[in-house]
Formats: sequence, structure tokens, C-alpha cells
Amino acid sequence: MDKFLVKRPSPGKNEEPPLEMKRGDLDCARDEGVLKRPRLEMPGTEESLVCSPWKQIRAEGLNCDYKILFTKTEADKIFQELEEEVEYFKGDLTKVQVFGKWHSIPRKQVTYGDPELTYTYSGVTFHPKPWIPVLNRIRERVTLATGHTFNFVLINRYKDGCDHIGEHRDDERELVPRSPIASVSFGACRDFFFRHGASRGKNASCHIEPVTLQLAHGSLLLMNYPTNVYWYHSLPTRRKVPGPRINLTFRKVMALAKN
Ligand SMILES: O=C(O)CCC(=O)C(=O)O
Repeated sequence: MDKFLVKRPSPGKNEEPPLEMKRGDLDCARDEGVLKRPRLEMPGTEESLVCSPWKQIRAEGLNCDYKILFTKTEADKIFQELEEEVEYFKGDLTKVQVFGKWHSIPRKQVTYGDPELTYTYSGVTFHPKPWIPVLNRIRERVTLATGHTFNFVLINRYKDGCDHIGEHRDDERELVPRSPIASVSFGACRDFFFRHGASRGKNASCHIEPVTLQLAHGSLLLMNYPTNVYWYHSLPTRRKVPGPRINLTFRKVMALAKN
């Protein structure tokens, strides 16, 4: 059975040893499987911040950390606020260029961030909208949990399991070199798929097992360097997924000189 390592960070002498997990064991259910929140956690209190443990997800060149960041009550409320407050791009900004051809993206998208920044993705340059309170609150919680600051967020809304995002790396030149990307999810739990670059396509030079996670309501996936150098990620279609999902990827972006 293929395996990958899920370790706890910096094991102290009283902590459990690394967990050896079977692929597919990262169950999305909050209340079942290895990703369940600890029993001590009190929904809606600061205890949720300290008690939800990080799970380390490691493979060759892949370095990610996952945790439940928000209690269910908090996550439900934030999801509702995002539905009411976030204004998605319209018109030309809903299209991307793939191999020279323009396509409508199979989801809704928008960027928010510091005013001087821009972000070019699949042939389109995005100017961020100014921060709104709900995004600042999520951003602050991410900073508290990770110790990293972020000045930009890309938001993707998937109306159902047919909406998706294709395989790509987050390797845009505007990203601060070696900075992590913090991916926060609300709504329907979705499969999230990592594939090593050397294992892609007909001319794959080797076989490295893909890694599949399920990103739960209120969760945070921290993609650390060098994950995006070697690994592509995607959110595949899953027809049985019943409802919408909103994903926010917080990034550290540099202001680039205009060409
Ligand atoms: O929705 C997701 O979890 C993935 C989003 C993503 O791949 C991206 O923003 O680059």
C-alpha cells in the first residue's frame, strides 16, 4: 500500500511519534478519522486556536501543513459573510488563456489585497479590490496560526462539484521567493490533488505517487517552499459534491515595476 508521512511538528518528549498514514486516510470528516479536532476544543472560543493540531504532509519536495482553523460555528458564519460581501470578477476577468486560446473559467474568481499590487495568472493581470473586514479577520487568524503575513488573496468560488481548477503550480513571478501560500476553505469538502511535475504526462521521467487530501470546512492548508517548485495541484470535478465551496489562497506578493 502506498504511504506518505504525516508528522506532528517538533515532537517533544511527551508527544506522539509521527503518524504513518495510508493514502486516502486524510478523511474530510471533522469528527472522524485522523483529522478530527481534539476533544478539548470548545467551539467558538480561543481554545480552538491552541488545541487544533497541525498535521504535517510530506513527500519528496512536498512540504505542507494542515489544520482545522475555525470551529464549525465560526466557519458557517464566515461562509455566510463571504457569500454576502465578496464581489467576484465579471466580464473579461472571468476568462483565462490556455495555449493561446481564451476560455471561461469553471468557477468564480476575484482578488483582494494591498492597493499597489498586481498579479498575472494565465495571461490575465488582476488588480486587487481593497480589503474588506471579513477577509481581514480570516487573514489575521491565518497570521496568528502560521506566523506569516500576507498582502494578497485570490478567492475561488465553486458553485458545485462541476466547478473545478485544473492542474497548475503557484509559481508566478510576483510571489515573494520561498514564501508560503495559505489556503483556507469554507463550504463543501473537496478533494485536492497534488501531482509531482516529473510524473506528469506521457513523457514522465519517473513515477512519484500523487497525494490526495480532502479540504474541510474551516480548514487551513499551508503550502510551504518548495512544494510549488515540484508539485502541481488541482481541484478535480466531483459530480456528487452537493454544495458550494469558497477557497481563499493568501499570498505574499511583491510590487513589480511595470514593463
Ligand atoms: O480551491 C482550491 O483549493 C485550490 C485553489 C488554487 O489552486 C489556487 O488558488 O491556486
